[in-house]
Amino acid sequence: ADKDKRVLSIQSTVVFGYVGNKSATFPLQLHGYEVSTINSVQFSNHTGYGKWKGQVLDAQQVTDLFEGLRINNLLDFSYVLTGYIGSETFLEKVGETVKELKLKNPNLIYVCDPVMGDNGKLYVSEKLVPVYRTQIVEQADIITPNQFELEQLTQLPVRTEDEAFKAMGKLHDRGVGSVVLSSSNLAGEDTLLCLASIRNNKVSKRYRLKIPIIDSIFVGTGDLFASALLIFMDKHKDLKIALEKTVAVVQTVIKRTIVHARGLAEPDGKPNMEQLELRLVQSKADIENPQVELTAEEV
Ligand code: PLP
Ligand code: PXL
Repeated sequence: ADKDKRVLSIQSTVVFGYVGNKSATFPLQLHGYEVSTINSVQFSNHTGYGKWKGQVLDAQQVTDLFEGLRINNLLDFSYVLTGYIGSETFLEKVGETVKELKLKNPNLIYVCDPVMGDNGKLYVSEKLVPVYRTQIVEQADIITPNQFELEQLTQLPVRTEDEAFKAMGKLHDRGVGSVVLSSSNLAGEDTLLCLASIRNNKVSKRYRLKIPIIDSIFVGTGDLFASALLIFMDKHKDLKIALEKTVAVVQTVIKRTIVHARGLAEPDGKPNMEQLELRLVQSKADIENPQVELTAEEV
């Protein structure tokens, strides 16, 4: 039914380019989802440019938006997707609201990208970390941390594949059904290792998928990853297939982006941030029907 494809997506937006909701919404819409967006920030461009201008939605403002939806009976969602959120009071409000939405719809699935940082560094306030660890993990059904975020969420070291699965298991213990480590350096320098683990009363399975590293900086790929994972978990109800198709989507967008950026860059110069904006719209057909090249193995 139509009501099974309603997504509330809470993340950033940018005027120019593709991160946050600008990266996540289009794939969902292509796959037939009604997407309701709350923009946690609205910036001119992503922060990787070094300079940006814009607005940050505060906890009271997001509360107002939820209240407007509540008084019109518009809080019937089948999915909540969250990405970058900048303040702990905002994040707490999101946690409370997901709880409320799950009371209205016990089948609601919360897909959480716990955006905190990367490569050993936080890029949100440290005050968010305990909120993710408690209120958010408690509500999440599918979570997509990177290696650093997995450590932050679990307070466990993630230096090997074994340690990663152990930490992912701790999230299962706390009620998260599917955990996908969206990127890690656990398989060496030239490989981006994704791990996935599902545990519920029906199944317990673990997967590994290795991606050859492409030496360039992409921004918005994590947001695209979470969006695609929501789509393909819903469609296939199978973590292995969902992981493979999600990675296929991200890879196809990255490859198209690189070819385009190299074409625009100065001869023997590096592409700049504008040139590296994701070729998302141009990847429409691949997002609709990804061709899996990299397959996952059961661990
Ligand atoms: N970057 C690349 C090249 C990827 O292939 C993927 C996942 O497939 C990601 C990033 C997603 O990782 P993150 O959530 O850390 O952005
Ligand atoms: O994709 C992560 C992201 C989300 N939102 C904003 C960003 C970035 C990465 O730079 O700047 C505003």
